[in-house]
Amino acid sequence: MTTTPMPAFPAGFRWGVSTSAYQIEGGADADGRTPSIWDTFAGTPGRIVDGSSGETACDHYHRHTTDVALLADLGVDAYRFSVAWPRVRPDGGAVNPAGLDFYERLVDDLLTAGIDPVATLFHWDLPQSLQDTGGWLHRDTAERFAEYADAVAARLGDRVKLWITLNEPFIHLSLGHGTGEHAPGQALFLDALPVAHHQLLAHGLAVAALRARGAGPVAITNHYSPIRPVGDTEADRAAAVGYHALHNRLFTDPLLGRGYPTGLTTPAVRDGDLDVIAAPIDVLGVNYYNPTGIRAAPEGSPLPFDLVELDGYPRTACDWPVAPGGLRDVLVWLHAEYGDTLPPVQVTESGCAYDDRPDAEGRVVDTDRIAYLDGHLRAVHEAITAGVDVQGYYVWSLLDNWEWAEGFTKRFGLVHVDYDTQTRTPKSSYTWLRDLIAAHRAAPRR
Ligand code: IFM
Repeated sequence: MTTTPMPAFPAGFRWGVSTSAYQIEGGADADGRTPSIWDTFAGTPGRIVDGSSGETACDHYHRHTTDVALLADLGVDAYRFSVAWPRVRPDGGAVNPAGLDFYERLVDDLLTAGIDPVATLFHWDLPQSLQDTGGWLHRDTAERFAEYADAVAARLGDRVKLWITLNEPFIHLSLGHGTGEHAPGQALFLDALPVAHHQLLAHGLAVAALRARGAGPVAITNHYSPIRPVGDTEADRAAAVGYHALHNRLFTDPLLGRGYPTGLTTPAVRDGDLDVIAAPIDVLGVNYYNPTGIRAAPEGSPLPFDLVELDGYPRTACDWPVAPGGLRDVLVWLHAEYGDTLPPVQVTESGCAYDDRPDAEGRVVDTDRIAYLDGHLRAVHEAITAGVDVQGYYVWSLLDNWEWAEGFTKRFGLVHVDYDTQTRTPKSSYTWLRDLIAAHRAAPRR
């Protein structure tokens, strides 16, 4: 880690942290919640490495007051959480007021603490009842999503400070429906493309529903990864271009009015859909973790590319390469590629898992995470200096939490969680970030 002082960020830059409902809430049966596709998937033997589920997770549903106090101490401007669709419309149908009550308590407590609530409406926990009628392969799911967005906005539209329709629709498409590593566990490869379209349609319909309630500003959060071709054949380069279109452009092109990239459209698209999808948004959320190595597909592969490990980088506990320059690269690429059509950007997730444990004194010293965050914040600053309008940075995540198919084996938090006792212990990265935010609040400038 460099000893050069962190450059100052522009006045108004948003400091935040992110979480998601199924990863932290627990309270799986509380107040009328019904199962989501992740309850079903986690209950299927062999799907989650440690056999766990999010049934209890960090018990945030019953401990949100403690967690809001942690946020207040950290000094963040904004807290990005997600609303669980199966709490609000448990069967995809009638609204459950008790489910909304929880988010109302959370939002009001955040506002009292001076923290802006940032609500994501879909972070992968589709009600199982909607999966049973076809899930995202079925167009009606998009309509149900808009009704759900309307119900949340009717209750919280006056208090949420930024609405994010979907989290990482590409990851939900690729891992959930392309390879089956995530819920709902479908391995459809490129036949999964209708899932992309129906998620985008859901986004567009939800933007309209939110605007109709006077709720805003409105955003969507995409996952981005700079693609590094591995190998120097024409086929390797073509595979990298193709994968870049799938990972980075499939969702962004239609959102910003360009329609689908060549070869990535689907017969699911109907007249007028692209206009709905291209409804103006106020912010683009960017989630970044690592670059991706791509080479030509081996003979007989169901996909036209092959994902390969990139050598020469330090690695996190997920074995992901640590490459802060990749964050600068995706931000600069977005700016160069989409020009004036690109709305202001916020980095809505950036973070890393390490094998963090309390030492003999009970402290959790996570020096690697501090170096990771320091490097990625400098990369954001480089992008701002290069002319990209980046208005915020949210660390993934506030708490150690349930990391999907990795269960409890990967710790991403600024705060350590003992899952047996639910004890929260702020790590040294929490203190580092708190001091950084305080210093920048005292002296913001470019
Ligand atoms: O934990 C996830 C989160 O739910 C979505 N973005 C990536 C994180 C780390 O894998």
